[in-house]
Amino acid sequence: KTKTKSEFNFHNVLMYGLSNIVDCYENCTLSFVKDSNSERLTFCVEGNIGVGKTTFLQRIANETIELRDLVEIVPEPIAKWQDVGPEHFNILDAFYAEPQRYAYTFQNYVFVTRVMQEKESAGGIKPLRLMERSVFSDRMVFVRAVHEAKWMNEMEISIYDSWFDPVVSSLPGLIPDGFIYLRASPDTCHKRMMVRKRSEEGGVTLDFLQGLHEKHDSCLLPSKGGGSGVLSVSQLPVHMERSLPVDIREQVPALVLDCEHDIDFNKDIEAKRQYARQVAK
Ligand code: D5M
Repeated sequence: KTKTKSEFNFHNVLMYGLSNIVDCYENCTLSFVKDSNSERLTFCVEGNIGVGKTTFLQRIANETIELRDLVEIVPEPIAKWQDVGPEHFNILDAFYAEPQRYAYTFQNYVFVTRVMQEKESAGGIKPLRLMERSVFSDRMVFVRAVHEAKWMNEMEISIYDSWFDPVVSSLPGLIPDGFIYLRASPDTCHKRMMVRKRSEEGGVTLDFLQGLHEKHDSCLLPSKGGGSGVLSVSQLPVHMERSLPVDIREQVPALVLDCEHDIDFNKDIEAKRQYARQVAK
């Protein structure tokens, strides 16, 4: 269908993109993980540090009432990482200050806070739940990156793997219906990260972002063989494969959005068009 100018508002564009995921979803057999009575869909918004996930989600949250009634936004529990216990420990800061000492502890806490958050939002009634990141990007992007950087040793990765798969398999609510991958070059993410200036992230290098970018690509871009935009971890090492719940990569579709350029939807009708085009791909 050819859209008229006025139809290119953010709401339509987004809904169009999301409906693509829903279509993919309907073509998949997800019965082994999904409660068949559940009408609710969960999409996880993924992407590198600084790409604009929070802005993207805020944009949706501030959109039309119609969209707000439809979508529940679950932001990443970063505030919990910055303020742990009555002593107000900041484990995000501790991780960046002493990565070798705290990488495992931090990833462990990230996982636990995601599980708690999933449980807290599980009872919601809005038909669409958008969650910022997931335990899958924890495992396939961040844990892999800190392991490669030797900030997690063999014993720690082995311990992580020994609980990750069984715990995820016992919590089907953690498995989303789709991923939305916000993708931009590491350079652009680095620039945006510098603008945002989160105090803990002062030492995050372009190199580290490059590594995260490649890992996002390898698990969220459609596999080279064609496919319908499914999560593919075929290029991952064998120890990674072992730690993933059965078939997640085959079953969960991913929508990839090119976020290289800043888009001002209020001003730029052409930007909206371009956005719509990539969403429609
Ligand atoms: O911010 C999330 C921050 O937390 C960013 O500095 C990366 C860091 N980090 C390290 N490991 C993880 C995992 N496993 N998940 C999420 N974030 C992690 P953001 O702006 O959301 O990228």
